Amino acid sequence: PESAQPVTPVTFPPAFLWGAATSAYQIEGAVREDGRTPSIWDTFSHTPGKTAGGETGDIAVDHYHRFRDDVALMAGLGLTAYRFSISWSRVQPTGRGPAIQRGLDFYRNLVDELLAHGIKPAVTLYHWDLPQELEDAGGWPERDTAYRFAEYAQIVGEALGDRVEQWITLNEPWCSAFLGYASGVHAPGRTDPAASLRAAHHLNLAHGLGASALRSVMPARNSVAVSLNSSVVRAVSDDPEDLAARQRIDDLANGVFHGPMLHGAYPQSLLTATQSLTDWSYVQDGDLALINQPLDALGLNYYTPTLVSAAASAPAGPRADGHGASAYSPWPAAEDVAFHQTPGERTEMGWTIDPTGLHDLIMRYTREAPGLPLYITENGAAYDDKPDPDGHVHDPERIAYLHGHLSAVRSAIEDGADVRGYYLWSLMDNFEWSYGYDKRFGAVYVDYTTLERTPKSSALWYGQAARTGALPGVESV
Ligand code: GBH
Repeated sequence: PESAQPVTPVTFPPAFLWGAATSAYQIEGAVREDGRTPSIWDTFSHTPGKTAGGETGDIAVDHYHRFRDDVALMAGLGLTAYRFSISWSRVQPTGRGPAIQRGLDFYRNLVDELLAHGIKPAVTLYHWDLPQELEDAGGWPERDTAYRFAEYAQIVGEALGDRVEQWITLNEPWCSAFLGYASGVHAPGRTDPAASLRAAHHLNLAHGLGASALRSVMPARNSVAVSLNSSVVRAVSDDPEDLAARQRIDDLANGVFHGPMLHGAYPQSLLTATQSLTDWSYVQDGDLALINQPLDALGLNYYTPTLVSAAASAPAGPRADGHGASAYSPWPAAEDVAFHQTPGERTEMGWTIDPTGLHDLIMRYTREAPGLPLYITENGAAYDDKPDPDGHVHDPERIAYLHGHLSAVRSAIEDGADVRGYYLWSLMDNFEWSYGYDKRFGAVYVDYTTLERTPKSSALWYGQAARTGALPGVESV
């Protein structure tokens, strides 16, 4: 007799890491404590008009003082990994010279707390918070900033390399270069497309120099990676003009970083397309070899795909690339490209929910970098979460988002991809950059008056996935 077949559970490899991610400026607060000096995000958020409601990371979610509780919370949920970033100006206040011991001690205590709870730390050295003094000296468009980053990487590698195995040099250099120096919606808020391309090269150089600095001071078993917000760029049609627009944006979103990092060269099509803005003469002999360090893993951050066409074939209208607030484009030399909203349901950010994009992204980098282990170092969604009268926070939309995207990861693994872990963005609600505290990405709810933490139903759902290695049904919590 036929018994009803159970639905095949979506299971993951036993060693798969189930993590959550945060970044320093978004959670720590304590911006003037223990010798920390301002970063470009302190300056930017304190500049009127730059963030929603003038909000800043001054207090954020006070993680600096509450990290032991936050680690206990993660452990209680069942997470096995945690990705966080280090505030450069907490460790090296001027961005140069000797380190502050108290700054390093904070991160050492955090790491020890994680290890004591069986949670694997992954350290990101740079999540957008350049020491202000280095911006005053020219910031990422200046070559010296890359050397300063290498020095900082060495300091942190020496301090934590004996206990942290997983290292990420930069988080999303695209955002640093193009939102920071071209569209200006991120710190330092500059709107100079030529400078943004110089910034991209010096971020690449910083990655290469930083990776070798880390390796020179750390045990060889440690893993060095970078986290790219590599876009899944799709064209509205197969017309040659639309495909050319797609290639242009793929170069500016992806090739500008993975070209030198993975293949040791900038795409020729990028160099040609940007020649009215720059001659790339700041790419010095030997730079590409320095940037093309063999990596131990690649981190991919994914939220939504990008849909483009040639501008000629697009109806006139507002930009649909999520940066409508700025009159300046984050895409240098791409005036002839139009951006479209991908059809479908959207999150609170206005970003279309499309797990097929995550599958495509993973398969693309499986081809681009054969044999390189991949991690999803960020994925998640903002919703307008509110506690019920009984204090519970129900977020079925986030559970559906996570279920869809983790299923896409699983199917990519079935298709041959080597994905070793997933970090939900974000562990808890936090400072969402120019959107302030209005956009809640957390699996854990934060009451911004009391700073009390309450796991949302998605946190319980995700914790169950972490503990069992399989995705629970979307209705199971
Ligand atoms: C990440 O940035 C950050 O690492 C993290 O700090 C942040 O809190 C989180 O995501 C949520 O925003 O650029 O309009 O074409 C993600 C930034 C968002 C940039 C999606 C690229 C694609 C649409 N990315 N965006 S668009």
